[in-house]
Amino acid sequence: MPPAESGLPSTLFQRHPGNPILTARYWPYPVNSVFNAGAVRLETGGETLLLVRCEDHRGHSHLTAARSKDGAGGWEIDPSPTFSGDPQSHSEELWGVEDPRITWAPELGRYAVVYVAYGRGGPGVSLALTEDFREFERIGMVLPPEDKDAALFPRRFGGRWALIHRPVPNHGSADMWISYSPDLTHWGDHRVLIQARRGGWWDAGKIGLCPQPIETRDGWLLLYHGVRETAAGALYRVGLALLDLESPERVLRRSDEWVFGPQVEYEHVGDVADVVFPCGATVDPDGDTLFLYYGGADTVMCLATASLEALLTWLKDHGRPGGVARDE
Ligand code: BMA
Repeated sequence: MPPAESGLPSTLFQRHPGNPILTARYWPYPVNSVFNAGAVRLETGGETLLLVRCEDHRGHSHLTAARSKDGAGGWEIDPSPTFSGDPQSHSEELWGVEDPRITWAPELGRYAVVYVAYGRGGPGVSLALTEDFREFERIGMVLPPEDKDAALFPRRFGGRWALIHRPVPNHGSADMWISYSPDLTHWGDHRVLIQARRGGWWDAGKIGLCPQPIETRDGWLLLYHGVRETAAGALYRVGLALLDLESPERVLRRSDEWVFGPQVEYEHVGDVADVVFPCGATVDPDGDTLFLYYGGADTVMCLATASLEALLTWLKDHGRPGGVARDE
């Protein structure tokens, strides 16, 4: 008989045996923690680049690039911060930059880095463009505080760029939204995309996009985090959703269950306990293996892999149509 756990969604992802793959201990300069990296497979050379959130000993974050041939080991880390807050020109970055998501945009011939800018107004969504992760063109803050967990789609829909993000309203739940722009600077046509559920659900109250949307045959695959408030603090887990390829505001499916959550020591123990927080993903040249990069307990960088085909099949079998919350 197969073990009872073989039917569990938590078996969809396999943790890399080398986890944690990056830690502050082996960083080329002093930092407190390295986590929540954006990820991309570079267009030239096929190397994996992580833009790692590094928290310094003031508690402020910056981003540093780490490059690897196989996306798992042999990381070459920039010797000093790659992208730091620039409060002189961008006061919204006074307390640093956090949690990047990276999208290659063929039309621009550049990578779009969407990140959290943290300043006196709170965390907001900022955008920068780069060709090489050495020089960056800052577009600036595109959505004001409080807003985060944002990523750009790689192409336009009906002439407009699309961005998923997660504003936090004074009333109601913190849901995922989608917004559109003709020029990457002016954003509008804001719509709720996926609502946080209520009550006893794993994703009640607060949800947010994990990595950039992943294009598949069946639609845009989203991994999103759900936050469960417990007596011991917040518990961060990951679920799945699927958006229509041509009209991304149409949610085709959403999982009821989480597929990835804290299970091992480096996810349970750290600066913030019980957190898995993916901001980056790449797809192997085999077209099926998803490399998911996530922060463990806001302290270390980790990797898990999954079969895209298996995730889509699971979502088809276990997901439900639509993304709007039902008050069950
Ligand atoms: C979220 C973000 C993440 C962090 C997570 C868990 O609100 O700030 O950067 O990993 O909380 O602490």
